[in-house]
Amino acid sequence: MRVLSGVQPSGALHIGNYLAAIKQWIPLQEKHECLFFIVDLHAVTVPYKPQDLRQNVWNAALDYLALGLDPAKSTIFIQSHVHQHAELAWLLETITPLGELERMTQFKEKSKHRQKANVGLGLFAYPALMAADILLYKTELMPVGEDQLQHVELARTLARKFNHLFGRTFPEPKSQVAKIGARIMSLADPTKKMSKSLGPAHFLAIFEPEEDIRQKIKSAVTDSGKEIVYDVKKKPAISNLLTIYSLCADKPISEIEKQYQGKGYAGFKSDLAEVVIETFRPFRRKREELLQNITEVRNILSRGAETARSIAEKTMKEVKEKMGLL
Ligand code: ATP
Ligand code: LTN
Repeated sequence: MRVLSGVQPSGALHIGNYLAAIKQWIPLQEKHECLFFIVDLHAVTVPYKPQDLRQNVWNAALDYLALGLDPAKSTIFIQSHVHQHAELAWLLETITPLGELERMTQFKEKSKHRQKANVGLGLFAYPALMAADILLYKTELMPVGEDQLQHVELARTLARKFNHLFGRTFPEPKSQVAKIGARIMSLADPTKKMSKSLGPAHFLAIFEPEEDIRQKIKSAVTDSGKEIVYDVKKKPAISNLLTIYSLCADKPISEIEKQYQGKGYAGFKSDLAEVVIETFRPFRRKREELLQNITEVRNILSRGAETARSIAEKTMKEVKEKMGLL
């Protein structure tokens, strides 16, 4: 089975990206043909600084490798190094209904606080580019967080539509979503999804200094009352922290609730900080090693792009023929 997924280099990768997405990618490498990429063409759909983007792409590459993506098993590359992504996106845009794009929650969220003049066409067309990423490799499975399901659904719709209009070409891709932690919430506002772009108080970056992790968890908002119980409606903040604890410590939530029965938030939070730090400690060491060997990282990305391009070229040849392009 062919597997594909990616993260936007829009900031430091956070524990939501890891727990919901990257953690699921690692075991898939053992059994499937996997492609993991850094989606820089998606990251330029909102205002950004070029020097930040460059840094974020390198950081994402280091994070991928430190967290266990293995270039001997998977193809690891940067989206913009394979020009066919943009080419297929254009062709798919010609069959993408405007109504589908208008319904996209991510588009609504990212455009709602901006004036129309400051919302680019690229942000609107974002899901068509994502469909192109997926279909370019005839992907069958995408391990993603819950917020991406609507986009995956569009990729399925476009695969069906293309096949209907031009003849069978693409399999209908499926998503794989983690049972727990598919939507990690912000530490500063548990009604919002943890995200890179909300600002540093909202997320816990995987590789931020340990002291910052302690501080951020200490300042994370909590709910009224004192009990440490899982109840998403009444206690959204504590439920989110319990989810993070459970995933990092690999313990069921019910067990953690028992462990902290009659105990206060302060102790729970300081234990949680240590659990999070412990979880990422081995990856931190690996990342430091990689930092010393940046040429090797560059080579991995360049080999990855070559492999990806060879698949992409074949698909584009077929797509162009079927669409009547000479
Ligand atoms: P941005 O803030 O730039 O929109 P993001 O932090 O939301 O970025 P993405 O790069 O869009 O992250 O997402 C990468 C992967 O991580 C996707 O599979 C996405 O579903 C998942 N993901 C992102 N945020 C969360 C979250 N809070 N909980 C669970 N999964 C998440
Ligand atoms: N939009 C996704 C990243 C992404 C992706 C993809 C994920 C772009 N193309 C193809 C899976 C398959 C996000 O996480 N924001």
